[in-house]
Amino acid sequence: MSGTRKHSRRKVKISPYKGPVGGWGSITGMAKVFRAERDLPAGELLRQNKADGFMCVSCAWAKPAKPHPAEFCENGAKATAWDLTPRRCTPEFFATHTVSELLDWSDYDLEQTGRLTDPLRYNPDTDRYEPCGWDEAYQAIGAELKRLDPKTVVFYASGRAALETSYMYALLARMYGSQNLPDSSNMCHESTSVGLKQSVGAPVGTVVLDDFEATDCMLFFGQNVGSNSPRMLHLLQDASKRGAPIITFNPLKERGLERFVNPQSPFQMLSGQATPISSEYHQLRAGGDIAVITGLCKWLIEEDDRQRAAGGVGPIDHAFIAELTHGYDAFAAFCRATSWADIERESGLAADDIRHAAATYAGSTAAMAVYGMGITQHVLGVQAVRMICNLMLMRGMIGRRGAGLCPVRGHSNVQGQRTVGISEKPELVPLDKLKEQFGFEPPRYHGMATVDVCEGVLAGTVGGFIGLGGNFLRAIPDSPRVEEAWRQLPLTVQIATKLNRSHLINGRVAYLLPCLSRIERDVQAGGPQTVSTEDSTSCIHASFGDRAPASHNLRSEPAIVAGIAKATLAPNPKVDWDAWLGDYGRVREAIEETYPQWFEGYNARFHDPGGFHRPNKARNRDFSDAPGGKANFVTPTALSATGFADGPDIFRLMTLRSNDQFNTTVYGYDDRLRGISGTREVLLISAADMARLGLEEGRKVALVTVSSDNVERIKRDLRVTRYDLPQGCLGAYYPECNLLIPVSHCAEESKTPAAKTVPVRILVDPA
Ligand SMILES: Nc1nc2c(c(=O)[nH]1)N[C@H]1C(S)=C(S)[C@@H](COP(=O)(O)OP(=O)(O)OC[C@H]3O[C@@H](n4cnc5c(=O)[nH]c(N)nc54)[C@H](O)[C@@H]3O)O[C@H]1N2
Ligand SMILES: Nc1nc2c(c(=O)[nH]1)N[C@H]1C(S)=C(S)[C@@H](COP(=O)(O)OP(=O)(O)OC[C@H]3O[C@@H](n4cnc5c(=O)[nH]c(N)nc54)[C@H](O)[C@@H]3O)O[C@H]1N2
Ligand SMILES: [Mo]
Repeated sequence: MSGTRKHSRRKVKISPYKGPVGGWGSITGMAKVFRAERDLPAGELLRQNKADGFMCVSCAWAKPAKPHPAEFCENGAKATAWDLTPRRCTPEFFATHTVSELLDWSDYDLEQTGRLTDPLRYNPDTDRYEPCGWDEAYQAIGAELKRLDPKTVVFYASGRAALETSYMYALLARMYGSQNLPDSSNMCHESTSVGLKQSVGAPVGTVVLDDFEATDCMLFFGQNVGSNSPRMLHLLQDASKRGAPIITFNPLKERGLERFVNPQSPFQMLSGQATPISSEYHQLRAGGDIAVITGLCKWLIEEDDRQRAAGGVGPIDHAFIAELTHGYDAFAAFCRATSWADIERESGLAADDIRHAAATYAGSTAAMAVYGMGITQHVLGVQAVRMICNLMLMRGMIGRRGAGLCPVRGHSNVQGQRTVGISEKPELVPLDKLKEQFGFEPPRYHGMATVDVCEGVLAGTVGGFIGLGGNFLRAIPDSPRVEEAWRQLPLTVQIATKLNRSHLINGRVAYLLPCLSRIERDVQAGGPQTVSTEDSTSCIHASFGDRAPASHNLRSEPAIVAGIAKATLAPNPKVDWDAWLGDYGRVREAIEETYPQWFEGYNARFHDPGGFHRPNKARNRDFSDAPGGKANFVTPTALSATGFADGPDIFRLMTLRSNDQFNTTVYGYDDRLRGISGTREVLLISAADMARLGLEEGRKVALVTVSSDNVERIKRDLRVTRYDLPQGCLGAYYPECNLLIPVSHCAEESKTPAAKTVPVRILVDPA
C-alpha cells in the first residue's frame, strides 16, 4: 500500500492539544499551507463565499447573505491554496515516472505533484501516462463506450462539480443508456436521504441559516464541526453566548465541540478567551445513538405522563403528533418497554446523564438536531437517522423557526448533484420529464450505487468507469481487493484536478483528463462563465472563478462532459451541447425546465447575495411526500447500530478525518486539534483498554477485521495512542484504514459503508 515515501523523515509528536478550535492555531495552520504553496495570492481568500466571488471548494456548509469580510475557515483556505498551488504535474513528470513506481507514493506526495496540466493516455507497454490531444481522447473514449453495454458502465461523481456540470453529466449517462450514477453521497449521507424521506418526506435537512439565530437548544450527534464545517462555529459561538444549550453526543472528545476562539474577533484573539461550545458532552459508545435517543424519548414520555397526571402540560406535542404524524403509539410503546438497563448497556452512558440531556431538550422551545457521519455510517445508520427524526417529531420541532433537522453535508455540491439527477435510483429522477424535454427513452432500471460498483468490479461485471472527480479507489471500503479487480475493466476515465491513487490503477484503456478548478476563469464561446452550487441548507449560489487557469491546456468540466457526449451519442436536435457549452445560462434554462418547482427564475436569481433556497415542504410542516402522507415515527429494530454482536475483544473501530485532510486529500500529517503530529498511522484507544491489554503508548500493533468471508484484512504498524474515548471503541484515520472495511459491511437500506463501527481485533504481536 501507499504511504512510505518521505514518511520516515517526519517527526512524530503526540501530546494533548490544550488550545481551542479557531484562534491562533487556525491562523498558523493556514499560514503553513500558504508558505508551502509559495506565491499564493492570499487576496483570493477574500473572494471566497461572496456573491461576486467563488463558492469554497471545501465543505457544503451554508454561505450567509451578509458574509464576514473573511468568510472562510482554516480548511477552506487550505482547499483554496491546494487548488491554486504553483506546482504542476506535467507530461514531463510522467515521462520520468512509471505508473507502477507512483503506486508506492503516499496520497500526500501524489497530490503534492501539483495541478494536472494536459490530457493523458495510459500506455500499458511503457507503463506510463503519455500526452494526447483532447479530440483524440474524446474519440477514443466514445469508441470504447459505443462498444460497451451501457448497463455495465459507471458514471461516478464526487460531489464537487457544479449543478450545470452535474446535470449535463447525468443526461450524458442516461442518453447513453446507463442509470449507474453513484456518487460520494452513497458513502456519506445516503442514510440521510433514505431515512429523512421516509420520516418527513424530504431527503434533505429542514433548517436554514436564519434558524441558528432563533434556536434555543442544539443536539449534536456525530459531527466534528471544528475540522469539517468550521464556519458553523461562529453560529455555535453566538448560540452559546445567548445561553442556548448545546448537547453533544460523540464518543471522542472533539476540541471543536468543546471551545472556540473566533479568529475574526480581535478581542478573543488577543485575550485568548474562548467560548465554550457544548454545555453537555456525552461520550457514548460508537453505534450507541439509537439507544441514547430511545432513552431521551423514554424520559420525555415518562415526564409527560408525570406532568399531565399533575394537571400540567408535558413536553410532548400531542396536537402535532395527532395531526401530522403516523406511528407514534407503536414507537412510544417501544420506548416504554425498553429498560434503562438496556439503554445504559448499549449506549455506554448513565441513565441519569441521558435524563439530564432530555430535560434540557424538554426545556427548549426551538431545538435543532445537527448530525454527520457518526450517525449515517453504521449498519443501522438509516435507523439512527430516523431516531433523530422521532426525537424532533415528538416535540413538534420541525417547521418552526429555530428548530429542525440539520444533516451537515460533505462536499461543496454533493446535495446539489442529487438535486439535478445524479442518482442511481430511477424513482428520484423525473424520467418522464427528461423524455419529453429531450426526446429520448431514459433507462428505467435501478442502477449501481457505490457498494454495488465495488461488488460488480469484484464479480467482473462492470465494463467501464468514468469518474467526475473524486478518488474512488481510495474512498471505498475493501480498497485493495477492488483495486486488484479494477485492472480488468475495459475502460477507465478520470476527470480530475490533481493526481491521486485512483489514477494509478487503470483499466485496459485509460485516460486522465485534467479540468479547471471552480476558482479559475472559465471562458467559453459566449464569454466568461459562472456556475452554481447548492449548500447544506438547500441554498443555491453563483460561483465565479477569476484566477488564470493552471494550464492553457485545461478544459472546464462542462466542456469535458460535452466532449465525451458528442463523441458517444447520436446527434439529438434537442440537445445542443455546443450551445450549452457556449453559455452555461442555457444549461440553467434546461435545469429550470426539468425542475420548475425548485429553479423558477434560476438565471435571474442565482446571483442574489445569499443565493436562493430550493423550497422544502417539510420545512413548512407539509409532510405529504412521506409514505402515508404524514411524517412517520419509525420504531427501531435494535438498540445498537453496529449490526454485529459484541464479543470478547471485538472492538468498534471508527475511521475518522483529521484536521489536516479533505477526504482522501491529505494536506499534512498534523491533526492539531487532536494533538497528533507527524503521522497518520495511529490507533486511538482508551487508557482502560491499554491497561487491560498491557499496551504502552507508542507501541506498534495491527488491526484485523472480524468477518465471516474468509478474507484476511489487516492493517499493520499503527501506533498505540492514548485517547479520551470509551472502552471498546477505537479510532483511526480514513482512508488509511479503508482496507479493513468489507464491502458487505454497509448500512441496511442505504448501503452507506459502515465506516464508523468496523468490527476489529487488535493483534499485539502480528506475525
Ligand atoms: N476539513 C475537512 N472538512 C470536511 C471533510 C474533510 O475530510 N476535511 N470532509 C467533508 C465530507 S465529504 C464530509 S461527509 C463531512 C464529514 O464530517 P463529519 O460528519 O464530522 O465526519 P467525520 O469526521 O468522519 O466524523 C464524524 C464524527 O463522528 C463521531 N462518531 C463516530 N462514531 C460515532 C457514533 O457512533 N455516534 C456518534 N454520535 N458519533 C460518532 C466521531 O468521533 C467524529 O467526531 O465533512 C466535510 N468537510
Ligand atoms: N473509511 C471511511 N471511508 C470513507 C469515509 C469515512 O468517513 N471513512 N467517508 C466517505 C465520504 S463521507 C465521502 S464524501 C467519500 C469521498 O470520496 P471522493 O469524493 O471520491 O474523494 P475525495 O477525496 O473527496 O476526492 C479527491 C480528489 O478529487 C479530485 N478533485 C478535486 N477537486 C476537483 C474538481 O474541482 N473537479 C474534479 N473533476 N476533480 C476534483 C482531485 O483529483 C482529488 O484527488 O469517502 C468516503 N469514504
Ligand atoms: Mo462526505
